[in-house]
Amino acid sequence: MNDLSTKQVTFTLSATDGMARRGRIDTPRGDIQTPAFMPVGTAGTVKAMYPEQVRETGADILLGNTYHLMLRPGAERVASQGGLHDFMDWQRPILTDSGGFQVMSLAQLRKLTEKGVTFRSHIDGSSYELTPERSIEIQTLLDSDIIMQLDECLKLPAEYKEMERAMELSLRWADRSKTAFNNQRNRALFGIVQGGDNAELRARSAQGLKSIGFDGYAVGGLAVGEPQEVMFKVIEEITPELPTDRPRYLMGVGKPDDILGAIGRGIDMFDCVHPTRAGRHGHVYTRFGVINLKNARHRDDSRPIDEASPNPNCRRWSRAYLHHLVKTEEILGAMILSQINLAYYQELVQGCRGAIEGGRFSDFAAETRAAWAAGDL
Ligand code: PRF
Repeated sequence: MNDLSTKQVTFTLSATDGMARRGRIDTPRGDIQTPAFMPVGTAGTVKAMYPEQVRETGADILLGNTYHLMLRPGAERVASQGGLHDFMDWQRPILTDSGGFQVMSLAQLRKLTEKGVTFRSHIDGSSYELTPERSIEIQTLLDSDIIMQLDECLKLPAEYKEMERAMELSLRWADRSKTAFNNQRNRALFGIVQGGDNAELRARSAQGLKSIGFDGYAVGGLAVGEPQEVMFKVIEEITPELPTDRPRYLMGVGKPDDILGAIGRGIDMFDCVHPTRAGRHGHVYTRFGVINLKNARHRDDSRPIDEASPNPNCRRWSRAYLHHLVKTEEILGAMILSQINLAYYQELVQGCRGAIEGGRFSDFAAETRAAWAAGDL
């Protein structure tokens, strides 16, 4: 078939190993190898990183935020500047979150109704409304390649009735999002599974989303206060309910150990502020675990972060120098440590991809965890 009718965003699963999956998402702006980690570029920048540096760490795709960009500089302004890719000069794929989650965590005077959510900006207090339709419109104005439905994410623990209400509202919003998306061919629309920590609610959410039909399925409402074992249990219960021929995205997760565990339970995509935020706070991720460079024990340490790392920044400066940059809150410290952490996250997902292809994912995961725990730092 040669054709305008064929969707230009497609997913190809190339290998499985237990529940773990190796695949590729093709988009008009390039491919995304999965398992994938998406660095977060909330306000049109991955903080403290040039776009080409982000790419050099191995990232295929970034995440952008509807909530932040609608407030500042405004979706219409980004559109008039040629869309988010040209605005920030990142020419590869961008996934945008729908805004609901950020409204709930950042905005003031929020009011949630069937129609959508009204709120006041955390920046200047001005009023906004976000509906499923307006969220799709904003993400289209940004020229996002992967658009997320508007949903309601609860914190855990929560009452069953409340989890059921939020899940059902999210499903009705999923349906309205699909209509508003209007089958655009050059981008994808993902639905979001909600339902808290309850297997029956999660299964109903997945069934409802599947009958609407999405290009990909996200698992939302996790990493919101529950223990890691609860998160893993929910993932284990939900991935078998999702179509095997569509990508699965665990939203807002996580630390390296969360990612390794979720890949082993069938997740393909991740995003998280953690590597960049932790870097700005002096925490650096390595094959041997986390180093807190704020600690005075690094003051006189002339060793680099990891002399055997493939990342030149891990070999270039002493821990004493990086400790100094962190203590003096120098901008370069944030830049170096953000780069090191993002590069480590990409090294981790690349390692997972190779291991799944080779049918040795569980050994890879065990060895990776053992090296973190041995912590020869
Ligand atoms: N929904 C949306 N974005 C999100 C989440 C969610 O549940 C989460 C939960 N970890 C992070 N980001 N739309």
